[in-house]
Amino acid sequence: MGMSKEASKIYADIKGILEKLYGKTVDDASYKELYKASALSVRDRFMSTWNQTIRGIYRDKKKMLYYMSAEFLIGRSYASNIINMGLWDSYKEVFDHLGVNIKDIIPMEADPGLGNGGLGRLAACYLESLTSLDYPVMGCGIRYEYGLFKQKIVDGAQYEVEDDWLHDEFVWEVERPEWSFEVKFNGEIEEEWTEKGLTINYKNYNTVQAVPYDVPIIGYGCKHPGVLRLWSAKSEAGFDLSSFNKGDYLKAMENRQLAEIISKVLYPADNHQQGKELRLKQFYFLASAQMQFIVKYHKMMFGDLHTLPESTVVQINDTHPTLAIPELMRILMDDEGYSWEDAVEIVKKVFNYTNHTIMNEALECWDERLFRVLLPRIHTIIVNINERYCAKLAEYFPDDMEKISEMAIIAYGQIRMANLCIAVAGHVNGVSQLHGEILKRRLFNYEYQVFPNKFTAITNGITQRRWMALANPELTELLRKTIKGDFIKDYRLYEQLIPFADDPSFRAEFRDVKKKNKERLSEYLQDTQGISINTDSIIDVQSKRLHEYKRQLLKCIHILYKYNHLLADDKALTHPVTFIFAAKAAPGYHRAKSIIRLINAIADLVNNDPRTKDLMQVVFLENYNVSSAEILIPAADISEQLSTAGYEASGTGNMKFMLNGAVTIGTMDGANVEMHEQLGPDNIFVFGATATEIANYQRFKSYNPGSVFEKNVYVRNALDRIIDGSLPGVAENAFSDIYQSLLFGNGYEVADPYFVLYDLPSYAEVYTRAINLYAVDNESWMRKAIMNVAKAGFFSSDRAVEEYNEIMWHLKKYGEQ
Ligand code: 26Q
Repeated sequence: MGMSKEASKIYADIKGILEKLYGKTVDDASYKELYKASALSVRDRFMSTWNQTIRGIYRDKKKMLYYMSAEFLIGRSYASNIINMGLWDSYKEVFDHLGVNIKDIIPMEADPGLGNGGLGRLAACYLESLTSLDYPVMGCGIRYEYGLFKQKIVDGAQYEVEDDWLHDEFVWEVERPEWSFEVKFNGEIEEEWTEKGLTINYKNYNTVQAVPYDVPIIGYGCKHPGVLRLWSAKSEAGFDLSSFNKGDYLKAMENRQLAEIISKVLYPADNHQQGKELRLKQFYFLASAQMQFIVKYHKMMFGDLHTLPESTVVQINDTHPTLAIPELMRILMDDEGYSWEDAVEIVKKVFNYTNHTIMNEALECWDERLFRVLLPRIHTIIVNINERYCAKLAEYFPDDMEKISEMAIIAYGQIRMANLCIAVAGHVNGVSQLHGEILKRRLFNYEYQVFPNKFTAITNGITQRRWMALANPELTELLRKTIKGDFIKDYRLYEQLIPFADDPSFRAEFRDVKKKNKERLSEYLQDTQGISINTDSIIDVQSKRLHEYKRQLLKCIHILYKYNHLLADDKALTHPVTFIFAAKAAPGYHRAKSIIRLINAIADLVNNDPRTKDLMQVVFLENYNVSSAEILIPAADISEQLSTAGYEASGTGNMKFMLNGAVTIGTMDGANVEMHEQLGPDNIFVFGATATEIANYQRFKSYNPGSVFEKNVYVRNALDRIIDGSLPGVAENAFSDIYQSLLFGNGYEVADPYFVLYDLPSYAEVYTRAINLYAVDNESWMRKAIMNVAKAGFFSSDRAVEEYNEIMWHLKKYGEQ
């Protein structure tokens, strides 16, 4: 036997739960049953702490942050929770004792894909950091029954499969039916003057029940768990009795379906909005339920709503939860009897807004007619806010109707959510310094002139608990031996590594860790896709959502260029390279899907050519999500961050690679700029046009991709490969529209709008330098890789949330007065 005391206790707990739940012993339980029983044993251990925390907030009247977001990409909870509770070793001991590898238990949990990409993952990192730093926080989101689709690649093309993540029951959530609220849609409003003044009668509306499910967020040390509250739509019990009475049972059931569809599925579009009514319903559903909760809770604590800004601060993660603003106005006025002026005074102090994109097609706006039918009362409130706002703007810009209509909340039959946020929120922030500057100088320049103090920038961050301790145990172990103090808690300690970058024996250990992580990745690819990779090769990764501005296409053309080069000169690559792509395309984004098809066609070409297959291999990792990122990122030598400068608001994958000792090849975009600043020019490979250069080309319409094509025979030959029949398994004209669009544009779009051809020569030059360095002077490469880890501390989400707190939240920690 010989287990530690803690492990024996855990063992007994698991044994008891297995018996109760399944009538099984530890020996005849399946992995799934072992997972569930052990997860429940973890849950039992923090339940009472969690309840105490909630009571403590209530008792101490602590100010609470509500981080509202349509997406939370939290990843699996099991390993994260036991690491943060300090129980990893004990649980591992129990499973060792059972002859089971704990690493085979972890994947039994579904990975909740309640987000598309960066924005949702950022929300998850921030919740984890806030909780680890002991700040009171509630994440507020939607409990989508189906998360982001699962990606299958069949014959090189993407297919979407539904993500039924609740199928086996989600162990970590707790339903809180006592905190349910009604959310109302459609109907008519009537204004009536009574002795109490103007009252609003809202009639003939449809009602949906919002039922919250709480997911605990276990911070490092697990002192005061936070909570992620996810709202689920249910039709009312005994819903629509009038139809029942008419005997129309089926009609009633149909209405039930219509209500519950609201939280059915996450929209799979990243950085793109379509004015879909159901999406608007989702957003209002979240906003209304959460605001009703906040008001009710505050009244329980303080009685009086004038003090709401003392107990409550709300962060709006992009514009998706913006309707919380007019919803709080509605509650204060219609339900609580506040005047417009008093309601505005309260609301202004409560909300802040984070912008995540400057791309036109991602800025959220709604057709006013659709909006008015669905949300008649919220519509009149927004009309009122808009009138007062425009009047105020007219004082700054008298007679300048053009500027005012650009800033207006409602114009040209559209309601513009970013403008509503800017009008009301106390602070507006970008997510990197460059992005913040672009907001002030370009996108919201007029607003910036009116409210210079509202605008700020807070560079994104990632949690080192998940992206180091959980994802990279080998490196964590090495750092534990090297760094004094707890770097999992204190991101500033990473800098202690700087001198070790020059230490050959440390470099050797570091190289060893990388190699182990490559082997782990190789095993994963073997198990999931039957692909074997060369673990002595350079692992070169571009993993992120598929989008034209992120320029997976630049990498594709570059690979074809290298392929051509190798056929002509077998010394063109001085070291074997494995190019790994991982990306989901939005199902309706045809160009993005076509690029996935292209990547797989290129893989077929180079992987099967005996002249190149030992030097280059192209791999498409299927179904990229948080769990596969945890395996992929620690194995990377090269991190590809190729977005057209000015387009990637920040990026956060870039930071995860850096923290795990990959060296970046990137443009001066988003947070890459600040990585460059932290690292100095020696530890990052920068290429391509700057944001200012790109903006100037666009302004003067002076970029001509045709001239790059004509001048550069390598570019020409690489690009020709996509249309000349070289690519196996695809029709000859399969990619002719990609080719066309790069060289000539199409109808409404200019040629090569993302400057792929423009940046290709400078990318190729830098790439060759990088590979040669790895091949010829591997010691110097390792030095750079170690420096990346040493300088990654700044990109901890612990730093980021402290900045938010300083500038806009002003929360006190538990135990702080
Ligand atoms: C909105 C309305 C209707 C339908 C879809 C949407 C929608 C959904 C998701 C719009 C945008 C998104 C996601 C945006 C996103 O992930 N942006 C990324 O945010 C990261 C965190 O700040 C940044 O690091 C990335 O640069 C940015 O692209």
